[in-house]
Amino acid sequence: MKVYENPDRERWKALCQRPANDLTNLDQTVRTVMDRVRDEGDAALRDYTARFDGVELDDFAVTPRMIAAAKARLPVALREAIQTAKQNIETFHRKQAVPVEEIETMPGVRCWRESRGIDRVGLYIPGGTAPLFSTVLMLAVPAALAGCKEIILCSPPNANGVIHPAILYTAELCGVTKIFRIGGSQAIAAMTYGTETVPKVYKIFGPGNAYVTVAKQLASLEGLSIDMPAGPSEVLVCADAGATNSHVAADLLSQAEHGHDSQVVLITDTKAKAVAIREEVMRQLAELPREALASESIDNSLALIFPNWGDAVEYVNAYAPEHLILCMENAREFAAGVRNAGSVFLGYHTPESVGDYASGTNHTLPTYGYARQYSGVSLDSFVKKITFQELTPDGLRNIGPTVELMAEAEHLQAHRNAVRLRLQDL
Ligand code: HSO
Ligand code: ZN
Repeated sequence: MKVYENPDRERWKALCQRPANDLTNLDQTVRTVMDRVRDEGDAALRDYTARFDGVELDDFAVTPRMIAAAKARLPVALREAIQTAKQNIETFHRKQAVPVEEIETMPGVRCWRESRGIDRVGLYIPGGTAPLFSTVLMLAVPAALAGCKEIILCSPPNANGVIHPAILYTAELCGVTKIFRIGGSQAIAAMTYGTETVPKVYKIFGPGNAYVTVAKQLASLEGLSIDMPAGPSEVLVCADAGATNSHVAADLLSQAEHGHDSQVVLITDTKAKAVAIREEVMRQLAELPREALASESIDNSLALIFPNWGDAVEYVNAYAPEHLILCMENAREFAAGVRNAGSVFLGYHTPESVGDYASGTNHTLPTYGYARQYSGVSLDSFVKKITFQELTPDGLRNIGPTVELMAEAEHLQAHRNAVRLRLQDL
């Protein structure tokens, strides 16, 4: 963890830099996978699954029996925890639906907007060392609330052809309609083009490795939507004198343990505090099962000392962190100045972990500085908004002359006629 004391503004740009996210060398490999799945369908999926996941599968679909077996294997306490989290996520996301309001822009001219769920969405849940069943909650709950008719989920099988039971249990609990044992870029390809068994979707959500990220980029070139551009996960923690060092250290490490490329930044106002927190980080790090992964991101992490919290908030906005933890007395005041961040955790009692799992907010958030222009996943990510309008005869009389004049000025006679002929017939 490198410590920088009150760095000059000229250095900020360098201190906001994430490691290069150069995916171009994967393009060709992933393009080949996409093309083969498009042209050969399930046969290509079978081949890639044998090669990359080490298992021969005839059928990728997860059956009700497999789900029942998964459920039976999950401890009751974990099932209950998942249900509690689901409830909170549902409560928070349900409220994001705003009531339809008809607006009369002029007498007799009424306009409104309604949401409709995207008919078919695809969720990708990675396998690997951490089975992210919490991500199933974060994607399937809003998808179901939004009224998506089909919610497809792909996740890689292990060498026995099995998806982690918590992923299956959560998927079923949240109303996923079809689950497939397919991973990596071949899963994204299957949902992009459709195969004999996997339906083609309109929007793809979910995290993944570099191959999955590139495949999602290629999917978006085919006209599909994706949730957002992806980069490694990040946290920026602001800790004042009242913050408990062990808590701050655990927050930093909770991000670091996600992967070797996780980004971790600490801001505090004195050198003594930064050094004490760093010591605590090293102490806790040594005890983590994922020490090897976490230590790599801690090596690349920064501790910045800003004696003036006004500078700190400006740096935060320049960095645009995915997660911002304000472990400080005046967290609300500080938060009021925050313009760029994915999700903010205020006060001494609010670790990022609660938002990662269960408080109700979504954990699919913009990384890599994209918080400057992207929002995290929400109910809105799963709907399209359709505008509607209806005019009365008086409404047409009121607005007609304006439209006729504008249409004529654009030399679009038929546009003008569509109004004029109606007005004549009133
Ligand atoms: N912090 C991760 C989400 C997560 N954490 C899942 C634990 N499980 C990215 O926002
Ligand atoms: Zn996390």
